[in-house]
Amino acid sequence: MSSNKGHDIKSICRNFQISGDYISAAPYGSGHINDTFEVIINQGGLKVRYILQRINHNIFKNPAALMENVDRVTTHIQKKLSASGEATRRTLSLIRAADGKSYAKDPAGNFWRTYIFVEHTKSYNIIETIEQAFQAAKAFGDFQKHLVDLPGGRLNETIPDFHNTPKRFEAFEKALAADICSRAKSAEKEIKFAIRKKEMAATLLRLCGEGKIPERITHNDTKLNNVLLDEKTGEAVCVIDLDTVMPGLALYDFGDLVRTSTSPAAEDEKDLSQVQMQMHMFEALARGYLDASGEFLTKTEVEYLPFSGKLITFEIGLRFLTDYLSGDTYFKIHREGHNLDRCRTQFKLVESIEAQEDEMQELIKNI
Ligand code: ADP
Ligand code: GN1
Ligand code: MG
Repeated sequence: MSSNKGHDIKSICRNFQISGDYISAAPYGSGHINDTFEVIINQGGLKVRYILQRINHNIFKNPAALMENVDRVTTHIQKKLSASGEATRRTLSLIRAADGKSYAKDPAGNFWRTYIFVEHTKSYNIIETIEQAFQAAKAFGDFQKHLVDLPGGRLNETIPDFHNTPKRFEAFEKALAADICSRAKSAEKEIKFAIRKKEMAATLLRLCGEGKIPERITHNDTKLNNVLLDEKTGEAVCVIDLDTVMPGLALYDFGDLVRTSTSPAAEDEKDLSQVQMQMHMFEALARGYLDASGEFLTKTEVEYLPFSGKLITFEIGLRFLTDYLSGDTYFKIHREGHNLDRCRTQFKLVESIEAQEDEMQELIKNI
């Protein structure tokens, strides 16, 4: 049990409509937020895998509202894909709890959900090929397209102001003023950088306020490892990690793709000379994303594609820095200074994007 973070996974599984005999469970994946387990069940002699997740309720304050979103979104996309014969592979599929709900609660008050394991796929933490960049961007573009006609009214905001960069900046300023771990001294350079770049923070919200870019249903966490690619063909199969699907701006999604899929370095790489925005990856992202979303994006959205990469990279860098200053309470860390290392790669990437922004703009014009 201890290897499963103290959770009795076998008995948690009994709360879901999973037939067969429990074999084993183990922590899985490299997400920063939830606790994810691969569960293996014996079903008539076949080993069948499931994804079981404990929703991080310190971060997602209303897991029931979150699961209502996930249920609505996955049901809607499944209906659209029903003719394809791949409805439970091309989108996440919830396994219902024994009482029919989309989640189950354990005696300790944790919220759990189970998904069908999407087999024969891989997720990548670091981009390797331009085809992967194209596929990932197309998948997130298609995802937005599928949700354009989602019935049932506005989705719940699972984390209010998630991509409100000015508010993220305020949170950073507060953490800096408090400096509860006396870490500000060790991040002097990064703090100066953040303050110098502050003026870009409000740009997308301003454009939205002026009516130049519309609110849409967006994924809001489009990092590369949140899409599963077919292990043989490399084709994008399934968009995952739907916790933050809610009203947002299309540019948040494209921006996070640029953040996670243009640099050949890991998010926590210590050798900053490896961090750079690679133009050929940006081009593949833009082509893949526009392939799916070109028909509904406005002129202003298209124009701000390069800028969105810079802004979202800045925003996530700011969040890593804030978490470092606050004592690492939000993102899972695996070593000392982990959040500061992550912040540094983000700010380096911001510089790299800035240095190439005109060229990126030119490229978008030509696509
Ligand atoms: P987090 O919110 O912590 O990032 P994710 O929902 O992204 O959690 O899941 C973590 C990892 O688990 C993913 O990066 C992916 O590798 C794997 N994963 C999640 N859902 C599935 C699924 N249905 N099938 C196969 N792998 C999955
Ligand atoms: C978190 O859950 P995961 O690891 O896919 C975070 C994102 C950050 C990302 C940085 C709910 O994503 O916003 O961009 O880490 N998710 C949440 O790697 O905060
Ligand atoms: Mg994830």
